[in-house]
Amino acid sequence: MSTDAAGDSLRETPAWGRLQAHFAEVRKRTLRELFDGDPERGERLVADGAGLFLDFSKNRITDETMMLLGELARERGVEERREAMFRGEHINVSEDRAVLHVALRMPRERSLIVDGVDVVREVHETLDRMSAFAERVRDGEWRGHTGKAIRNVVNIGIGGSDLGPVMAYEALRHYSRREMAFRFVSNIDGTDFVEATRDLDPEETLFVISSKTFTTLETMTNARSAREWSLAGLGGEAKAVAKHFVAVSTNAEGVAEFGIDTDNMFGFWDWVGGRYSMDSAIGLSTMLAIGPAQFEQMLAGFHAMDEHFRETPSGGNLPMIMGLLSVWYADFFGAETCGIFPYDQYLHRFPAYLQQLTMESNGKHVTLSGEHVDYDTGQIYWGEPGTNGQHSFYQLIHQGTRLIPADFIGFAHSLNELGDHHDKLMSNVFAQGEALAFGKTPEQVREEGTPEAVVPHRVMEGNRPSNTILAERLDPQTLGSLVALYEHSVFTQGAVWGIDSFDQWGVELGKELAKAIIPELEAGEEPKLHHDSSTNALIRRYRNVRRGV
Ligand code: G6Q
Repeated sequence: MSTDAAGDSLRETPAWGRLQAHFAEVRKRTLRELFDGDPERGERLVADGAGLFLDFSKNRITDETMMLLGELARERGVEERREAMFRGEHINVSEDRAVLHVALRMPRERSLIVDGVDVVREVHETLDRMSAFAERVRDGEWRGHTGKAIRNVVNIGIGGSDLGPVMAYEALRHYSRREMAFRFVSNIDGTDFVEATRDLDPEETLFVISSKTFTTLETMTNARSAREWSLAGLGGEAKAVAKHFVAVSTNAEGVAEFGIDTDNMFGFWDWVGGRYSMDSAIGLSTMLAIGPAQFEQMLAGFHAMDEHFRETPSGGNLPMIMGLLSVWYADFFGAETCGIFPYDQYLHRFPAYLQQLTMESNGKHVTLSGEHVDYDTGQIYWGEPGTNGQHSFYQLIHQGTRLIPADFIGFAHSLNELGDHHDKLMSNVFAQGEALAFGKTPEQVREEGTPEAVVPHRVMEGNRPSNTILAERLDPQTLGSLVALYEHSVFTQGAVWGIDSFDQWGVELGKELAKAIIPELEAGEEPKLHHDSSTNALIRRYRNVRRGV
């Protein structure tokens, strides 16, 4: 089937061979030279779509590079695989599932039949239920057990059931209901729950238990603590918690067993991966914060980027360009990481969100058919908002020995225009891209009267690549486009590499082992330990310290 179109032989494709020969030439060229010899470059190597403008001219590429990368995408069947995703084929081969987050944002009038079911209709039924609920809470119509309106919403979830919601809430805080407090509890460390709830009144607090499986250790542990906390604050009657808990899950049985009325459960489907779920019912806390109309705008932004990805030829296709550039740096330049630098304080959780999206998706060492890859796959994504990062780790990007391609993200308008802050902020976006690309030559350093011994220290070699993404302003629609841009960039990379970007088996082993260790930590009697000598000794030491031995 089409999922195997890419096969296992990335290195054997004609385009790969041509790219290798081409790389030998391009690696010797500097961005300085490339720009000097081509005055139009900065206006030509750009693309826009779904409200985002991408300047990719400061990459170590020529027009031929992009042409060859486009060929590579074709030879690897990226477009066929993209169509297979949109058709609902089971492109998540190791879990035998469709991958249909694109259906979560299809407009109401569309239809997509998968296994005989119109998934778009189901999506909108859930969205309608979410909207009705969100309106009731936001209007104060939904009352807690003692008759008080809800003022605090605490989302309990982890991984894909936390990172998207918290990122989106922070990103769209400007549009949020300011009289309400929104908190996010994910860590099994009790500190997370205690700190998130310490100043909240249980009578005014609603918990959204977000878990696709409703079995996740961290989430279920936090949910139980939340129930105890609520009960203690509401007089101890079990039925008191009904008005203070709702669930977002695919597991109705688990939800009912926990004691949440399934009328207060919002469902989704196995074809929504955790890290691709912030626009499903997992976004309920986002909707409670910004309201259904703004949530719809966010979905429209996602959808606009989906359409752009599906319809635009590779040369002007933002996610394809970015995805192929990642492959170029990862596999030809050997770049291990990619920096994400949003110049907007509201996007301060965006790099953390992208870490999961990119690294859980493309951190794979075998192809779709299970062969070990003989090339590098997913890069390490990391970052911090600008300008803070400049005063911290940018030094290494400018003058270190490693090549770190960077994505700068900026907006023409600030949501908080304050004196000249915004021009100063954006001047730094442009300055950083410029400094990374062109650096400072020894001649320039000398001209400044620098003593000869210090000249080498002050030289900036430049030739450090970056993308710049610009948008008008950070609104819900733009956030949707931005997230979908990275989702489809990740997809493009995964399709070229011929890997399954939608499973995450690597996180399972640690979970299983932790479950086995819990009783060993809790046992009254000294347990018989059968781990390696290091793990055994660590467990004994921990037990001894806890018991004051
Ligand atoms: C994401 C992963 C993972 C998942 C969490 C939470 O793609 O599958 O991060 O989202 O483990 O899972 P639950 O939603 O089932 O609690």
